[in-house]
Amino acid sequence: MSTPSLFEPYKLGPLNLFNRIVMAPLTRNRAGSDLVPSPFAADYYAQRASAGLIITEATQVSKQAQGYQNTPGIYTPEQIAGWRPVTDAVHAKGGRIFVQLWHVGRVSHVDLHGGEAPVAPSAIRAETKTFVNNGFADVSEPRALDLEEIPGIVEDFRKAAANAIEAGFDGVEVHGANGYLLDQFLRETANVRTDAYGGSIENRARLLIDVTATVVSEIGAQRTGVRLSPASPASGIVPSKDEQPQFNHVVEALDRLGIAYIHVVEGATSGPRDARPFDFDALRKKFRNTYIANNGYDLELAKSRLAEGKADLFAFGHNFIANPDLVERLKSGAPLAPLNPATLYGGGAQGYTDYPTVSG
Ligand code: 8OZ
Repeated sequence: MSTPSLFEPYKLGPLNLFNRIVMAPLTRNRAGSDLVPSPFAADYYAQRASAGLIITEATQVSKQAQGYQNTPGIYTPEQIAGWRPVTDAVHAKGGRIFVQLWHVGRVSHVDLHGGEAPVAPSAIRAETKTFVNNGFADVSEPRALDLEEIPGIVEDFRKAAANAIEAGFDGVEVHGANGYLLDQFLRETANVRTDAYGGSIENRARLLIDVTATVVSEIGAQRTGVRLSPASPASGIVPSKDEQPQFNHVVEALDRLGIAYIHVVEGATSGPRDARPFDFDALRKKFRNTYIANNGYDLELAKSRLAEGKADLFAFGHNFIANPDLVERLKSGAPLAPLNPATLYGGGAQGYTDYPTVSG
């Protein structure tokens, strides 16, 4: 078999992708007070539509799911309508776009919830900060979810998936990574529940698997992906001794659901790829459909991992911010522009839709 190229089309379930390069989800905090995507979002995503697949910034499935200011939602009619220009603009350029569905769990602040505590598997505060009131603040002490509340959270993901299709998305990515609610449930260091959602590896995986199965039943397995970050300390995740068997189990269960892809943050999110020992190849081998690899990839590493068969698609994050034409630049060898950290989070068009392409 000849070696596949990063720049050749790829079939993701029913979707024909231009290439094997994915725009990773990137939080940009530009939604308005009603958490509708900003009017600049359609332009921003359309500028990056030469990616094989765009995964949007993390997007709340409910009001309770919010942990940062100005991150968008997909649970009100106005938010659904606000996403429509985005999907239309990407599709007009032949691109493909999934929305990332998000519940932050304990990574939140009382000021985003009328003074009430954020929810979590257990009342264990994370050692991390969030962005609220125009500044960074320690996250608040969460309260443990009652068992009776869990079906409501699954239902929020189901509705958000239906809303995503209504808004014109090609599919959804369930955010199971980076220390947010579904990841919190997976970890013995964040989840000390004694009911069916805590304790054993199987029980800790239950919420992620229930959510994914429900999304699959709503919109179909071919339109569903899941992001995982098994060895990442993101958002105050404390390492646990059973990460490998935990994630082996998760991926086996996701494989049984037949979802389109797993999207794996290899190593520490936006940090070292070898932060702590973890066998990502084991996950690759357990999953029959598409494996999207992310974290610290450059062209050379992506090419070699593709040639070795270690991944199918490669997600680039920060480089897509300052290089709307990242695919063309990687292909031609044009230099990559650096991103301006000052305009990463919040603001308007500046540092968002004004990064030039090579062709101008
Ligand atoms: C950066 C800032 C805020 C949130 C993630 C959703 O890490 C995020 C995020 C990233 O998955």
